[in-house]
Amino acid sequence: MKARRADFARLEHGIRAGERAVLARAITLIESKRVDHQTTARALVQDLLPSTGHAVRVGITGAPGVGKSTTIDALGTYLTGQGRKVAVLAVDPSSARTGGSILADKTRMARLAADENAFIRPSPSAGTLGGVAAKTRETMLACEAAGFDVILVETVGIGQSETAVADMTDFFLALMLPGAGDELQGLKKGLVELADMIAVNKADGDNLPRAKAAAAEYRAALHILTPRSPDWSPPVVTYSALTGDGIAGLWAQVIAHREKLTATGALAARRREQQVKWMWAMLDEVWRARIAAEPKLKAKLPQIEAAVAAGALTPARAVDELVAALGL
Ligand SMILES: Nc1nc2c(ncn2[C@@H]2O[C@H](COP(=O)(O)OP(=O)(O)OP(=O)(O)O)[C@@H](O)[C@H]2O)c(=O)[nH]1
Ligand SMILES: [Mg+2]
Repeated sequence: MKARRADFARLEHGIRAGERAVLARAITLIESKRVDHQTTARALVQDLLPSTGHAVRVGITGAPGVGKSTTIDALGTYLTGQGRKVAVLAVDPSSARTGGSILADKTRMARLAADENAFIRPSPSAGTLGGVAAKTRETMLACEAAGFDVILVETVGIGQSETAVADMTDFFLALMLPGAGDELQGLKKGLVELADMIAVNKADGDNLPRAKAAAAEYRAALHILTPRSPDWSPPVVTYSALTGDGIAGLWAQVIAHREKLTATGALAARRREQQVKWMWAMLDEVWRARIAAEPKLKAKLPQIEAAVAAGALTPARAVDELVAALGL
């Protein structure tokens, strides 16, 4: 017990001192499925909480090949050059891209991977989206306590993951390709409701005119849609992750957004809402898992599920029966 407490204190101290190896160990605990690890991780994050919250949290999404990794490398390096400490996290619950992928991506983030003021952590390996998102959130807090003041959270361009990342960040950035007339296809309604900025990448060389044209189309489309916040109309910018042109301008928008929403109180409100939403999401997960494992239901569940599948029992009646069986 004593040894464990000493170990815990070392973890906490090491994180606050910004020791990367200790931070990595804490994240391993956060991601562990072992109940004792989870208990320790929760206590740790709770203790660290007063040292969190100061970072600029940015979510980044975009279709495969749009240049997310190249952008994170360019933006992250720009930021460490400004004296910032940058942590890169990811939310990707799909099993096809477990663990290794963002690591393999490190070749596309070569500069940042070698940067001592940057910390790159792959997505927790496959699980439910809720589970993966919860772990990424706790990892984000641990990184903040370790002194990282910019957190970049990458996600694949899939609706639910995008919502999960928008729900844990202050600013949600949607990356787009310079296309040929079909730009609006990429502009899913749901995404526009989440995005705080649209950035058309690869605005370099022969692509430049197409990137500008795409940006103009996005601008026109955004004009008729309701933005995420009444305090902020999402700008549309062009940039090149490859040459670095426009990277500074991209960050300037993140800061402008921050200043504006801080002044109106909207940023603090967004964070408060996110925290409560997070609690409910976790409660949903815990209850679901408990219900599925509840001995009183174990025998009944397969039959009830089969009856619902066959259309013999309405879902509403099925829920009534299950709740009754639980004795709630
Ligand atoms: N011309 C040009 N090419 C770019 C730019 N940014 C990225 N690329 C290229 O686009 C390709 C995809 O870039 P990535 O950064 O791997 O894209 P990604 O979005 O991370 O891709 P996934 O991880 O597969 O989803 C690579 O060949 C990059 O070199 C840019 O600004 N200009
Ligand atoms: Mg990538």
